Amino acid sequence: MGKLTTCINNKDTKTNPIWLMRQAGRYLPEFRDIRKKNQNFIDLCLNETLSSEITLQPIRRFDFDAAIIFSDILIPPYGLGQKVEFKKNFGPLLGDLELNKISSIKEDQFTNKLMAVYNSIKIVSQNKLLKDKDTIGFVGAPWTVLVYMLNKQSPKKDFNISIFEDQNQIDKIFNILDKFLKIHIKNQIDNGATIIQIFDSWAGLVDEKNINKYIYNPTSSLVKFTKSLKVPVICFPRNIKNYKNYVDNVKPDVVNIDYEVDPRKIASEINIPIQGGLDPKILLTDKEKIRNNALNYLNIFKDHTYIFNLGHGVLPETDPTNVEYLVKTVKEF
Ligand code: 1CP
Repeated sequence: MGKLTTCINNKDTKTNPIWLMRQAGRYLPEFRDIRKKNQNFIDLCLNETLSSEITLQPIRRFDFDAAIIFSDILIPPYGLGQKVEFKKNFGPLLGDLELNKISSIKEDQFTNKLMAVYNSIKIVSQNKLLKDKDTIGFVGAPWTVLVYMLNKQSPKKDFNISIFEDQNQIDKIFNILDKFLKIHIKNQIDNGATIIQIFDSWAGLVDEKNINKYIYNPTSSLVKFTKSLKVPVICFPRNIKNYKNYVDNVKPDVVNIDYEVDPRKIASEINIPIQGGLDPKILLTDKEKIRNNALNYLNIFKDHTYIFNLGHGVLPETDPTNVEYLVKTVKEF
């Protein structure tokens, strides 16, 4: 068991474990070296030797308290048989969603197709670098995965609302995702994941009248399932309008906050363990700003169980020495 799980289980307010979303990735020269020679991102995620190595790179360099497995939230749609590619300077690009095809996929087919991810988790969690550290497995929340499956590209680029008119189709996709995201969660836990994080990156797109249907209900189903396996679950409903209502309805063990929300309001309203918040752009500035901003979050959450992290992923242009300084600041607090 690692520092994060211990802290969450004991409601410890004294220690502040640290890891960063996208800690394994493009800001690290050792990652770029591997990426250069491996142009196909899905193949890289499904290469257990390389994906486990990439997962361990930031642990070696910064001694983070947890490793997050190098994979993607779009790996389950790929496992279901939808075409998924990552295009340079564009991002994810998915093929047409064929509901009949994904409805016929069997559990074994899905698990076998993604076996390399589970093997990678096994390799990582058994590495001696992970002694006293957690291995974080993850899934996208059903809503966010559905958005990519139907929109076929990032909604940041172009979001086609009309795809949400066919309610019958949406219900069917949610059903399939509920089943297979649970399988993906369980497979990760069976192979060594000690925490599950659920990324709802596009939660902010949903208005109040649809929030039960698209966010609370499908996510709490995964949260209940993960808790039943005795593993803590962290939810990140990015840019959601009301974190307090989210926590009351979805009941995660930990909630990760984004950098737009006022941390003081969160600290006064929410009693469960909190993770994250710091704007990743702060890591593009200088040591003094990094220190002041990090201490601000640590002070605001000093009476909370608080896991240090960012309000979104590390940006590719981040200088690794700034990350090193951030870790030092948090560990010395
Ligand atoms: O080298 C490259 O071009 C690939 C860039 C990359 C990386 C490093 C992508 C493509 N995914 C990843 C890894 C990844 N994705 C991890 C690995 C572990 C780590 O955090 O270090 C994780 C947890 C994710 C999760 C993920 N993928 C999310 C949720 C978090 C978030 O950023 O909001 C989302 C939305 C995705 C989709 C995705 N995959 C890749 C990109 C560029 C995107 C985002 C596209 C968009 O903006 O809509």
